[in-house]
Amino acid sequence: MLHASKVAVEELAQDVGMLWCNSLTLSILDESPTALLFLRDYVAMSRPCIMRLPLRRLSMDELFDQLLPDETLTVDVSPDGNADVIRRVHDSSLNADRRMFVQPEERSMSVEEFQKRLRQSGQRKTRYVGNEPLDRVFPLVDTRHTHPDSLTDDCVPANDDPMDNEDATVYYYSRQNDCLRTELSQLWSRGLFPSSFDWAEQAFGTGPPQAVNLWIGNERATSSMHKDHYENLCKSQCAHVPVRDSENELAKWSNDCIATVYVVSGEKIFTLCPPADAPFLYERDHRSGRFSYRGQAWSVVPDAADSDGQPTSVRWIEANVTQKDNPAHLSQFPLLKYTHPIEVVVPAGCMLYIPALWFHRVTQSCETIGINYWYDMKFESPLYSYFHFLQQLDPSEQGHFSEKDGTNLCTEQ
Ligand SMILES: O=C(O)CCC(=O)C(=O)O
Repeated sequence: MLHASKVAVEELAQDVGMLWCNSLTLSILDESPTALLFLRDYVAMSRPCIMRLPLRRLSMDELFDQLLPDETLTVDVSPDGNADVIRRVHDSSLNADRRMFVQPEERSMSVEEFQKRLRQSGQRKTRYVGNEPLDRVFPLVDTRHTHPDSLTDDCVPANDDPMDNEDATVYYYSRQNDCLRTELSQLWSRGLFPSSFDWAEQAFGTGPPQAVNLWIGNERATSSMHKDHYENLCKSQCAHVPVRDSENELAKWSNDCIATVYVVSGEKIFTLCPPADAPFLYERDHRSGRFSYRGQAWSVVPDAADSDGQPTSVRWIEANVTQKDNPAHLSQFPLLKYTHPIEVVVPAGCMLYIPALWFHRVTQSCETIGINYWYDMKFESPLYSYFHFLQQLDPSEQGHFSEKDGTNLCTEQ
């Protein structure tokens, strides 16, 4: 780890805030850009933008009508909509809590069942208010005593409908494996959605999309902050008509606060941070596991050890920039003060361009359908080298980024 002086860190944060992120409102383009304009003003500048294009809108019911009711989907399921995130789990072998990267349970279900569960999950009495703390602690299965293979569906009593018990269970169709062109190839072949965007392909210069993914979920599902090594075009397709903002601008760059847009009806809500925020987001290695619902209870099953017998780990961000103004969270993650989050609301029919390596956290305000097109990024670029360098920086004078014992045990309440 390279240590950075406070002066250097403050200058970086100031430059990014004043020059890269603060100079303009987030642009909204009302027609497809030319490849030159898109390349010059957005790709080369590593600057997101929103596009209002004449893209097809489909309601949730219309989309489900396009699918066969008994077609099988692999759905991501979690107890509270927060998976693929760093969570606290109770490790009984240590008699302590530890932080782990926890993935959702993957459950196969028919289209019809998914539709029913999604609807019911959105109708629960407890309303989502956004930013709920991840305060539920789930037990970590001790695989020395319980082999994960023995955790079968047989543990759930026969004829038991988990729906009655999984009060807060959240279902999110969020495959990231090119699902629209693979698992849902019949839907894709109907030509409802563009297969690519010429101006984007010309500007990126890396060929057709590497993956096209469909996302179906509601306001209870959150994708925690992460970055992709892709140029990303996300198309949002909301089940409800959104309310337009009056000023033709959805959000303003802001140096030290999150700019919000008032939204009455739903759509996708992105929180973006520029790649320069990398040293301030507490991205580090965590042991990994996966949620499992068995015997009417949720637990976390650790991932199998790697070929050297070492616990599997995943590098992931722990701090939550949307909690930057929460004093308790800020005192736990003080470097968040140097970040530049921006909240962007993307209503139906609009597309958001997320430049490669931009961090993003995503949620919805209602039942939402989204499609993202991932184009390869160019690694042979100044941006990647700069980003890679930033990832090595430890801006804390105490060096408290460094994992001294590698266990990630929780010491705070
Ligand atoms: O829509 C989501 O929940 C996540 C989307 C995302 O992370 C992406 O488009 O890269």
